[in-house]
Amino acid sequence: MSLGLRERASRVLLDNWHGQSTIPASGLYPHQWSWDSAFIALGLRHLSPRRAQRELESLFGAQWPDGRVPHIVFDASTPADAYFPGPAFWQSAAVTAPGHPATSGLIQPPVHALAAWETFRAAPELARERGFLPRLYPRLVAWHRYLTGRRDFGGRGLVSIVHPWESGMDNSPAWDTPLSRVAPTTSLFTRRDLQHAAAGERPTDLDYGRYVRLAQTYRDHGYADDLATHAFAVEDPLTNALLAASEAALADIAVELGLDPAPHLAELARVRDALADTLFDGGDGCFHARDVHSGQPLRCGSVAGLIPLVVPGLPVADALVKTTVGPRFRLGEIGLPPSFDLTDAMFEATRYWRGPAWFNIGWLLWRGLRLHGEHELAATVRAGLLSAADDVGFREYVDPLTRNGHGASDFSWTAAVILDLLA
Ligand code: 9YW
Repeated sequence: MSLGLRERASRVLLDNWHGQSTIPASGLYPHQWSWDSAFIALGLRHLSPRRAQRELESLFGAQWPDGRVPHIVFDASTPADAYFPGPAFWQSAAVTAPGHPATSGLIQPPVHALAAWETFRAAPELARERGFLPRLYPRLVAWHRYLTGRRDFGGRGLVSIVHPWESGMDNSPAWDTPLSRVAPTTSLFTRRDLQHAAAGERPTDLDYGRYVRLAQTYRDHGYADDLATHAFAVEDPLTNALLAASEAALADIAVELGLDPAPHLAELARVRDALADTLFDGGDGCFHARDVHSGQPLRCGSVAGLIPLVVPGLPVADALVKTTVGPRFRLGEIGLPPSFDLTDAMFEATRYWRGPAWFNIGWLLWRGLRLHGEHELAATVRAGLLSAADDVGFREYVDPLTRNGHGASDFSWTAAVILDLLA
């Protein structure tokens, strides 16, 4: 007898659980990833609220003294060479206390407070018993302080990312221009990803050479946040939108803890205004990243430019909704969000973040559309995501036009957001 979608999604999360946290997928991603864990918690909370809490607790257990939450926490029981770049590359022990888990030194989009609040709401009694929010809240605050304090390279109240991996959308065409200035590394390395995924669906070798160079430079400067050492520094609308949405969640958490939510609401308003005032392009109907070095907007059709829909009170939500249903994304028609403008010559239907639809992005748009009262369109996205998963399984990404599945199978955040959509 074939299992229902819910049972199959649950099975993926149970199989990918490693005792303290969940790996994104076996083979390709055998450790804990930061924003994956947030999406995973959103799904796990329906299956095991305790595990969902542990997922976030284990990630924040690897938080650095400066408040940054590393983008990978290495699983000590997994062979060191299973993933590149591994612990020997990042050398995090040089900047963290003895006994600290080995991690990378980069970050990923800050969707964690939102996930923590939703995880709490799934089982408030258990969470209160375990002291989940009292323990996590100061760490979430320190994380946001790191972002707004150490990463405001543009001086405009927005967070800068210093590596394409930090965007979560590694090889997005949005990064082509700033990345083209980076000299690829001359060090030799072996790409482990190509042992698990087709080269035609992954970033190119030239991309990887540049990714490694940027990470080496950051590491060799002791992970200091000094703009002069970063060849790549951009204000990304997705990162800043998730920060704003997470500030709204921190306000809810503060109320639950009997604290004053006002500072978080003020932060939400501040980031929202900075986003709308400086990254929104009214003519184009979407947000563009900005290159901090050149001061220029990175004009391009990345779906990241629609993610500010998740920000409560966003003044330009109507224009964004129009863009989602227009010819570039056709969301009302296909129900799955292409990661890149369908009408652009750079669109590639099966290459990673250059065109395929991703389930976490679909989930964020679904949430954002509901937040702004677009219930019909949100229902179309929900139906699109559920039927794609039902047809092709819990793939890492799908071709938005043919709906064929690509990338890793049994991918955790795909299963997790499906569980949440079914709840
Ligand atoms: C890599 C784990 C991560 C995601 C990123 C995605 C990819 C790692 O996988 O990056 O090896 O390229 O781009 O968003 O968190 O799922």
